[in-house]
Amino acid sequence: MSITRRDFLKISAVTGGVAAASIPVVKSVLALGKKPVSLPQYVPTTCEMCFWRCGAIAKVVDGKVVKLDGNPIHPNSRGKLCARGHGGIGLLYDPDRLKTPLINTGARGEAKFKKASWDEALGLVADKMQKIKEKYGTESVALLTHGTVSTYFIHLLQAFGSPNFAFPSFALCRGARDVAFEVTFGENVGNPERLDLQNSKVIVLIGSHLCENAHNSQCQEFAEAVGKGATVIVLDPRFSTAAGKAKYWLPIKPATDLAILLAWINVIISEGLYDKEYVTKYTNGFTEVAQAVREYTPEWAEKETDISARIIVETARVLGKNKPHVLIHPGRHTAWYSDNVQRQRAVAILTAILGSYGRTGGIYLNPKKKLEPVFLSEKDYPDNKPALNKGKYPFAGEEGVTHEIVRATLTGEPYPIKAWFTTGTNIMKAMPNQRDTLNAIQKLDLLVAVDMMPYDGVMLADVVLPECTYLERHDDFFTVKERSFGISIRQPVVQPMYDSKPGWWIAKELGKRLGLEEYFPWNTFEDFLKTKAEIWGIDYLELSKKGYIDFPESAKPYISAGEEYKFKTPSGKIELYSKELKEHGFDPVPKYTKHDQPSEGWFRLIYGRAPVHTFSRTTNNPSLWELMEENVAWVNAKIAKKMGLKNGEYIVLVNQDGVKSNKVRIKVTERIRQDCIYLVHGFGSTSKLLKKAYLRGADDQQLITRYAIDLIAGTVGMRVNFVKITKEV
Ligand SMILES: Nc1nc2c(c(=O)[nH]1)N[C@H]1C(S)=C(S)[C@@H](COP(=O)(O)OP(=O)(O)OC[C@H]3O[C@@H](n4cnc5c(=O)[nH]c(N)nc54)[C@H](O)[C@@H]3O)O[C@H]1N2
Ligand SMILES: Nc1nc2c(c(=O)[nH]1)N[C@H]1C(S)=C(S)[C@@H](COP(=O)(O)OP(=O)(O)OC[C@H]3O[C@@H](n4cnc5c(=O)[nH]c(N)nc54)[C@H](O)[C@@H]3O)O[C@H]1N2
Ligand code: SF4
Ligand SMILES: [Mo]
Repeated sequence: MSITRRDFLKISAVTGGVAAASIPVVKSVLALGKKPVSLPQYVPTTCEMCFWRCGAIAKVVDGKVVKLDGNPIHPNSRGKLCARGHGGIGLLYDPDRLKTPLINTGARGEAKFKKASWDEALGLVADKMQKIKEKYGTESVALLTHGTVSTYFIHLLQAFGSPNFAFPSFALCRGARDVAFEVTFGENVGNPERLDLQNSKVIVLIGSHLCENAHNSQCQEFAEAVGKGATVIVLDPRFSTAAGKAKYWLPIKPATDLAILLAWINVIISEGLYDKEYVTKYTNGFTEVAQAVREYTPEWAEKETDISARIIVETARVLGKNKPHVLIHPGRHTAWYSDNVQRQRAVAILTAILGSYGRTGGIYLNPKKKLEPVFLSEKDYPDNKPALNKGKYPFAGEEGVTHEIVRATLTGEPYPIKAWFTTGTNIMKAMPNQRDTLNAIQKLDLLVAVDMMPYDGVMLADVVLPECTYLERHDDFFTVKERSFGISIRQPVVQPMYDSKPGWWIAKELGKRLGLEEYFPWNTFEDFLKTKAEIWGIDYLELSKKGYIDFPESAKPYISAGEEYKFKTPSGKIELYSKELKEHGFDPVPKYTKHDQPSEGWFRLIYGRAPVHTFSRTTNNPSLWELMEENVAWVNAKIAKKMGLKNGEYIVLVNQDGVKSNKVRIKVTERIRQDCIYLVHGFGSTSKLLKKAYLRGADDQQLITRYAIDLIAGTVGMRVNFVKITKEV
């Protein structure tokens, strides 16, 4: 028997003591004839303001969330939330939230919305899906998705009979890194990345702009390491916040990082600074690597990168002398140029020859805990045609390739795509070449958006289905693979506002209308979670009270001295030389690729994060908007002087294809190279329903009309666009 939500909230107040104490207090207030005030309730849950998934504790007073704090026992938060995590309240109470289902009554993308009931909206979607199925086949429905809502819609899509889903977090984000580490070490570095930062003696950040990239526990550990005197080496064309903590800031010429990585490997091998015992015991292909990097001397790299050979040698020695307690940060957003996987392979090889994988201060090992997967249903999915990207990018894996969905929609090849679901992703901001996206959606018969806010992508939809926020819903358990294994819960802190519904409910209701009830054999998602907890042998009530349960016995962070450790590669060893890549026709050891550089008067457009925003999704958040209302264009002071530009004045950026940005204020600074312009990603929304974000700042994606595909994994390099500055605003 399931408990009601009201009972549930009572039980899940973080301590039984608080809930019990509230009764006498309310009574005594009543006795005095005053308005009853209930004591606060503290409800633990999991943050979704980004994908670090910190444990949060909500303070709820009279049914209102008044504060969010970090859960002290959760390893991703350690008692603290980042600014965006605190900003969850702003999301919950944003007056611009989607409140009811909407149906577009105009042309595709016209956003002439009328309010609809759930029954009408879901009925319309189901009806159109059936028609598409009859005419084109089930595989013609595709899903672009990000975040926890993905669980339910991938399930729905597969039950319906389509293999076509894709996450922007693969091709446009960490795909290259994951593939490079899988090929080299037989596993990826995890999410959160398993970085032993707190024990590192040297930390190398290649891009990876920690502290602006505000991944909570990683920033905490970075600060701890800096406090303990770690040497920080930053490769970044921009003097990032992290560069401010660095002993060495290497203002590298963009797109040339592979040159420095190969030169470092060269110096470390030729000077015998690598971990010989580790290399002999755990790796394959060292001789081939040593041979291949011989041509990549520091002097050669100096010409490519603008970093002097002297500094390259000096930093290589710092790495070698401090091995194995060296962390070459594997990065996360690694979709930069066309050779992303090979650049990340060089990172992996460097990590291996320094003996840092499975060692203190390097990358720690996966905790040892296996739980049987518990599926949303036991019914098998129907057989369907191969996914669009199958065979095209041999290492792309199961997370799909977003641009393949766009391409197939545009061309009808290998088969037509006639419907898109977009769930938890802003297709106009996440994917490059907005014109392709807009042209592709004109070929569709149906475009459905499941979202909480009317961001740009939602404004293109035929049917908008409002999901409630993470503070108003259950989601699947999160398994946390930190130094030890743990499980984190997401549970509603307050009732869903307006007519919004959890993602699992929307998928289930749609499933029902498509005749797929058997795939959703549970009543509420909490019923499913309780069953799962039972199968896993976890006390659900304890988890709902604490928010997080840890399995300390699962921790095995380091390889012990002399241990016969088997890596999960075909050979059981770290593959410095990759036979797998070779078999698919790619370089088994990374080779340097030259990329175009901007000509006189042009600048490379680069982008990154602001600590108080997440992509586009927080630009309208009332609390976070107050901290940063719009982005600015970073321009080098010498360039500004030459062009007569003053700090704070408005400019417009124009790219190589003549596309113009919104007007944006210029930040005149010494902190960026002269050949780049930097924008924080996510701004410049064109959605009129966003009262705060509408046309605030410039949209980097608007200027990213070109992209470079990495053929190994289908990842999309987005830093291949050049812009010039005009004053015509
Ligand atoms: N506050 C906040 N934090 C976030 C997010 C967020 O939206 N907001 N998003 C999260 C997600 S999903 C991701 S993937 C990560 C992304 O964050 P990271 O993985 O850290 O992203 P990068 O692209 O490595 O870093 C951007 C930096 O790269 C520099 N750069 C640009 N071109 C080059 C180049 O050619 N070489 C080098 N060496 N540097 C270059 C830029 O100047 C900038 O400082 O952030 C995560 N953390
Ligand atoms: N030019 C450029 N492109 C990039 C990047 C960049 O830095 N520059 N970064 C890349 C990276 S690293 C990544 S990971 C991707 C990120 O790509 P996205 O995840 O698509 O990022 P957002 O732009 O924040 O769009 C998120 C959308 O999901 C909605 N949303 C948020 N939470 C929920 C929820 O709980 N439920 C539902 N249903 N909807 C929700 C938001 O309201 C918003 O409309 O973008 C990639 N693309
Ligand atoms: S890093 Fe910040 S936004 Fe991301 S989950 Fe943690 S608290 Fe939330
Ligand atoms: Mo990302």
